[in-house]
Amino acid sequence: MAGVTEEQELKALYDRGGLGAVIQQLQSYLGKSERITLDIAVTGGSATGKSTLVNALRGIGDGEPGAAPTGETETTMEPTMYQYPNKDTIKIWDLPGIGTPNFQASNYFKHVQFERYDFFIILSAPRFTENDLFLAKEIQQRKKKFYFVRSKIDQELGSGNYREKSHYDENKTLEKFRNASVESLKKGGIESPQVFLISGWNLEKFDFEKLQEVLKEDLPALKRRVLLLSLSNIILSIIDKMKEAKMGEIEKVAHESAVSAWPIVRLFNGINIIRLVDFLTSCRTHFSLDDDSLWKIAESAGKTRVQIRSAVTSTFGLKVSEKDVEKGLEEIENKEYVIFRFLKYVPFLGAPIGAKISKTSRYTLLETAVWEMAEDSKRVLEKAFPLSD
Ligand SMILES: Nc1nc2c(ncn2[C@@H]2O[C@H](COP(=O)(O)OP(=O)(O)OP(=O)(O)O)[C@@H](O)[C@H]2O)c(=O)[nH]1
Ligand SMILES: [Mg+2]
Repeated sequence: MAGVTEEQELKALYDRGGLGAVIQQLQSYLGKSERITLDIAVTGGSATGKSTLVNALRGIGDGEPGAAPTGETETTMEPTMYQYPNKDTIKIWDLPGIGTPNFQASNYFKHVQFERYDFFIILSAPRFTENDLFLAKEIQQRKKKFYFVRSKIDQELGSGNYREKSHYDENKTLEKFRNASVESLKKGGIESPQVFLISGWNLEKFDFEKLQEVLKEDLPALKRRVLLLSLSNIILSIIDKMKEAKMGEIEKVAHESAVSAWPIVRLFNGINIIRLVDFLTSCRTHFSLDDDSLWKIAESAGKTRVQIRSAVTSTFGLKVSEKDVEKGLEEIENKEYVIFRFLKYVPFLGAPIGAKISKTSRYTLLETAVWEMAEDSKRVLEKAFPLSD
């Protein structure tokens, strides 16, 4: 995972060369993602076979030395880490079950330190539960990934009296189970869930081998994603700091631009508008939304300029012009201060009130613009390195 050195390096790069320089460096960090550690958590309801699966994934039989304790009387109370075989960068964690009196859903996340894990396997047996969906949503919300594993499938097949029916077809029944889980997750708002059906007591049958293969194949992408997520978070906080810095300047800019804007009405308006235009143009560059920056970002990320540019949607992120600034101010003033329309024509009285409104509307315009440009910048980053890949 990215550390303090990377954070300092990225910050320095951002100050010197904006998002383009940062993204170039990101590419080189991601090239080394193989070295990062991946913490996989096996979670789910209690007694669903989590510890049994941990042992199976490690190729160790229940009860063998070094195996995770399993069984009705061997409730896992604390998250326990095990080494994944032949991969010193992969750790597999056996977690307590969610939803028992000891671990209600509300305190589960804190107790197991949910944030610590990079990838999850949710075990569910025999039926899909609210807690399964709860876990899946919490994981998705943290932009992390999971497999959904329905375990004890041997019991399920045995208890359904399916076999007694003359037209019994095991594959079809399994497909039905698989689809039912996928549907329940999708209905709960989970995007493209991967579902496996396994029996901890019969690893050769059902999907256990497939689960192992898919996991092995997914490992490089998962590691890359973990690193990307942590680097993205660093960059997002750098963008937020830039936003704060720009927000800190807007009071002064709004004031300077408003002082002489009223009462000499439109005469000096041009000059005042230019102060706003200059500030917004500098923001656009600082958030790396100008054409040169977008070009550099597209090149570094191996995307087209059109792809990267499509992330920029705000008025001033796209272009800063006097006309748009004037239009923006007019819209704010007309919307928020009906009185403003009449004040323009009232001598003396209109001046001080108008000046105040003028400053406030400038402040509102700048505040919205800075906020939107920061959001544009974040979307550019996501476009350059999508987490959804
Ligand atoms: N029939 C059947 N039993 C299983 C399967 N997997 C686990 N079991 C049994 O279910 C019981 C609970 O298994 P564990 O692996 O300890 O379950 P757990 O989820 O770790 O339980 P807690 O730590 O208490 O939450 C044990 O008796 C296992 O032998 C399976 O696929 N099929
Ligand atoms: Mg256990």
